[in-house]
Amino acid sequence: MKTPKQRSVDPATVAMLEAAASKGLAVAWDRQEAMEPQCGFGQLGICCRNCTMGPCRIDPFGEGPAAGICGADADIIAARNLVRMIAGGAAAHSDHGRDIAHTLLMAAEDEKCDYQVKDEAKLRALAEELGVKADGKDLRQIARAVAEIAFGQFGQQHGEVVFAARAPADQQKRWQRARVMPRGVDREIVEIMHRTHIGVDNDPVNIILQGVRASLGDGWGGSMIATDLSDVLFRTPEWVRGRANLGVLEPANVNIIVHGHEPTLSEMIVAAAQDKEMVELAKSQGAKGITLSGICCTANEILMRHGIPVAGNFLQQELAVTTGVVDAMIVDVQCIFPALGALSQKFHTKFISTSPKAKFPFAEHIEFEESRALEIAKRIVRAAIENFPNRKTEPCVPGHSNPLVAGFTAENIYAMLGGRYRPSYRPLNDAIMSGRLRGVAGVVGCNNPKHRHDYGHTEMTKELIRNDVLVAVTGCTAVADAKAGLMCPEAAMEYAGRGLQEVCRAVGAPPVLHLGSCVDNSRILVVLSNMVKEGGLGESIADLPVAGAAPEWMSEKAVSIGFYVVASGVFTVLGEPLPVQGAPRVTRFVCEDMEELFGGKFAFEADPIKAARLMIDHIDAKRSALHLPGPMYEVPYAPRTAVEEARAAE
Ligand code: BF8
Ligand code: SF4
Repeated sequence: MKTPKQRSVDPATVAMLEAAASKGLAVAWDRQEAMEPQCGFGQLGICCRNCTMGPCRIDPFGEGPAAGICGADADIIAARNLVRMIAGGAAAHSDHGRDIAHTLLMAAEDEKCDYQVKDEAKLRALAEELGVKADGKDLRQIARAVAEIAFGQFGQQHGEVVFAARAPADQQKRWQRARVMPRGVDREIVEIMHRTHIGVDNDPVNIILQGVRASLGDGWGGSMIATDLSDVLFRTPEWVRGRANLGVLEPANVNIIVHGHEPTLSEMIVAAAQDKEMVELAKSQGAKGITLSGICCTANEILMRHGIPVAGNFLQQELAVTTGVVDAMIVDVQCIFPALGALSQKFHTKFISTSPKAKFPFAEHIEFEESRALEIAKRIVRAAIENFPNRKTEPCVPGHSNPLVAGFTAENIYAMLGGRYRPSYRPLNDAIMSGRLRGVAGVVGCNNPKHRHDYGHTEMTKELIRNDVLVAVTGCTAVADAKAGLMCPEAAMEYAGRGLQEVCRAVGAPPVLHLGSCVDNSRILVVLSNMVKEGGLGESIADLPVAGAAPEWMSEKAVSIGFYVVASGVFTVLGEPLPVQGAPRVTRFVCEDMEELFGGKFAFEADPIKAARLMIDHIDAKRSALHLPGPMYEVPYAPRTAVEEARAAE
């Protein structure tokens, strides 16, 4: 069995793993170890259950079956499995986007709706981009027109998803040439399910190209709609201070955690928890006040817009309950362990599900309806408060949390380099062209108990910023980096190279920029497109000195993200390989051939330092292709031992 320190580099997590073990509680890491050895066929992607002639599996050693009963070989099977993962991920992101579009429509139609447009400027900018004429229309009518167009994207049957036009022309041409320009968000997902039915598409490359198309419908469609319309409804984030890690839980307060993804719920819980009447009720129950915090991406949503503290990332959800001070864990959709139900029963924690799409064992279901949003949010918050006197275990809250600065967007990221008076991407491009910044990296994605928790995120980030690569983060990576103290301005002095330090010092920004939740990876696509548009760094995203990574990913959403990022021209390193390695043709396509079509490709590398260096080498190659000078202050790669051995010795 691994020790807590081998399981995580995060001190709060280590402390809580010790506490969980002493209470005899099993958490994800324990279940992962009990699952070993995990199935090799599954890991290699070469088992198929797509019809009941099977299940079929291919012998990776070439001794047993080389094809399923229908004749599908390893490549066909792995390609089908892979794109079904994309379908799952793209569906999850896009259904989230659809719900936000629906909420905007409600806000537009009903002036008494609890949701209203909070960011008029963003709404007007979007309306203009989408060709909605403002003449004579009031704000509500404009909102309605924008919401209808956004809604229409999901069921659109032909043409192109509208936000694909934000990509550089060269990138769009690549998609058209490869016939992967998404027509509508839902259509591409459905077509994956059709093509992977037995006896339909049996060309592994053709199958994967449909996966690419659906993923682009996610990144430039469903996710982008989720982000932009969330900004309209809840306002575009600005730089904001916050804190992250389980230490934000306050034993003397009512602790409410929102866990999941959709800001329609979490925004209303924020409003309800700040309501005077609720605070008074909390005091009447013997609490000092109410502490609201978040887990997973909904945490990122309310951090970015309100500075609400983050309790933790994906693998900390059970540990939060284990502190014994969580009076309610309120969940909606995605990344929520069903294990939380039985675990909550061992404490006093109310585990409250809210979405008709997501019910859980041992959960109390209080269905959230957008039409009665605040009323229901208050009911949920009241249930949490009334549960405060029922605490039954000694509080066990680890004393760790770190300050952070978050709230970066495609609209304000330029301020990071140019100051607030130069609203253009010129300073960012100039800093890259001069070599003061070597390039930009996006590090994103989940936690995965197969990988030491947070180690991949934080070590990769440190290695990148040490080499003057500006790092943009989202999702559970952002939470990991925040907890490690990488997201405060002072981190630049401790961890960044000289060039990046100069930039951070000039504007007081951190070397690691928090761009939000996983659907907000669409912000990164817009930033990259804006960099191309600004000029001087090539004609397409594929020309930019940038790279991407997901060091600890686990979810199908991450597969969809990986594919739209690669198909948008970005070299991307995955810490956990895609489950395709039993399929040589598929592996070659995703790790080599995709580059010629789209300008980006995947690499698999579990070691975050080695992975960071693959990214930096790629950035340097792109710099020289653009005839840019080398980095202004080159830092030799540290000998492997200096960085890694110290960690290994822990
Ligand atoms: O949508 S990073 S573990 S929380 S899937 Fe889930 Fe992964 Fe976290 Fe955000 Ni994204
Ligand atoms: Fe086996 Fe083919 Fe059916 Fe898959 S689709 S289970 S490979 S027979």
